[in-house]
Amino acid sequence: LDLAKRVLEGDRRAVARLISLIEDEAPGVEDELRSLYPHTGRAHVIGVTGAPGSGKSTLARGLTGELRRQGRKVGIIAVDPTSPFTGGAVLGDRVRMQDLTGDPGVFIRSMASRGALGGLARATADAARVLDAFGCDAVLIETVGTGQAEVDIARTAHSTVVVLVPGMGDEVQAIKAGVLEIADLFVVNKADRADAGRVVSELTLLLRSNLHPGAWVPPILKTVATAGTGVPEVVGALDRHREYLRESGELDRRLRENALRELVEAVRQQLLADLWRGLDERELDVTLASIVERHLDARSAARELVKRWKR
Ligand SMILES: Nc1nc2c(ncn2[C@@H]2O[C@H](COP(=O)(O)OP(=O)(O)OP(=O)(O)O)[C@@H](O)[C@H]2O)c(=O)[nH]1
Ligand SMILES: [Mg+2]
Repeated sequence: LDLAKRVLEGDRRAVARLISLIEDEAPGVEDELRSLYPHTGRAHVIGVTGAPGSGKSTLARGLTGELRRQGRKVGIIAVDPTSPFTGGAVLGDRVRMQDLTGDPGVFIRSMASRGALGGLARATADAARVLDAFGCDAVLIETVGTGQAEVDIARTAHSTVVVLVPGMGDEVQAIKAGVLEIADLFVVNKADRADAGRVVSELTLLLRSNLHPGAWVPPILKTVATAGTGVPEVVGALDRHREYLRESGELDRRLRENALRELVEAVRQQLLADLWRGLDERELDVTLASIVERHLDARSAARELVKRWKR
């Protein structure tokens, strides 16, 4: 519980160490997180997602600059791409983010996506909690793409920014239903390029056809992240979204939904670990053989295991 205590005292090295232990799923992490938990729930957790190279890191850096000007403490978690093809971008990220690293009000960390998808989402959520307990007012989580991992991570964020760029042809058509679902805010970055206006109007049309009465209408903002243009407006929109979440009762609903998801997942893991511990290896061998030989299907075998474990 030493690390948790040090995190609460504002010790950066303890933050880095604890996040590494979370990534490694090291024993003892659970105890540290348990004692941090009552000190979390203050930070605004913001997801920043979008296609590779759309300017997420540049935007995150700009947002951080603006938040710092307002005196807010910021944590950034860059979730490394799973794809080996975009792996090279990770190093670039670290380099581009460098100019923030001297600031004691900023904590930057990248998370490796090893293990299962669900594992990454959980590790990211835990890391965000550590930064929350550390005293960050905002925690930015950068993820590449719009796959299941991003959707899972977006669920743990309060506000999700989807970054689009003009000049790729049918960027708006390419938006999948899943993205519309997770976007609380659209940023059309690289607005110094031609066609930014077209992307905005196409997106506006698309959103109009997806309107639900009383629901939050995701604002669409243009930025030139490299110049900082439009970035303060993004911070303003994020603050308004957080206000909306609080006042509409949506925040409460989302937090309960997340709590349920986390609880179910934890129960599943704990029951499984418990059952597995009590399993006789030879018995498992026999069961596996019967499944392979088609005497027994896996689902029925599972039912039998659970039945015996319950006694
Ligand atoms: N012209 C222009 N270039 C930009 C803008 N924002 C970012 N860039 C450039 O786009 C490139 C990619 O920017 P990043 O911020 O690394 O993009 P990213 O989405 O984080 O990239 P990955 O993490 O690799 O997916 C860099 O060369 C940036 O300088 C912008 O508003 N206008
Ligand atoms: Mg990046």
